[in-house]
Amino acid sequence: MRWLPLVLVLLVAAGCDDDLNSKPDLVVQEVAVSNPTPVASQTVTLTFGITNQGDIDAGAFTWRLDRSGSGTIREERYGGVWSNHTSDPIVVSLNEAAGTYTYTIVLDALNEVDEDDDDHIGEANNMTTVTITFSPAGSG
Ligand SMILES: [Ca+2]
Ligand SMILES: [Ca+2]
Repeated sequence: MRWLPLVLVLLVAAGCDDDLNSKPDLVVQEVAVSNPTPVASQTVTLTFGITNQGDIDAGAFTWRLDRSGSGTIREERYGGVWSNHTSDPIVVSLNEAAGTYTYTIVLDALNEVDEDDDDHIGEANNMTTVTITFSPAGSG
């Protein structure tokens, strides 16, 4: 078994591989609003995907949607995202009184996924905001 020390050296070397993406890294992608200029009480759908741009699969986590002035309006469990994959589209229906609202999508809201943290980018890129103005009904 003279080759055993060599194998151990190779295993140790592989374990030291500290690539930029050697952890999961969740980001919001493909954000779409069905109607960017709705009137009050008109239903608008907000669609987005969750991409794991890291090289390691991400396990289950919680995402949430916050609305300016109202706190969290939706919170859901997500089962996980494979490395270098994007989830199926997630669709949220919004139906508001007249006004301008800023919505913030927050991935891994409970920080259960340890993400690529070089320069803290992996944890800092988990939020995306979308602003939608609902005009008073009857206007326009
Ligand atoms: Ca991330
Ligand atoms: Ca995280």
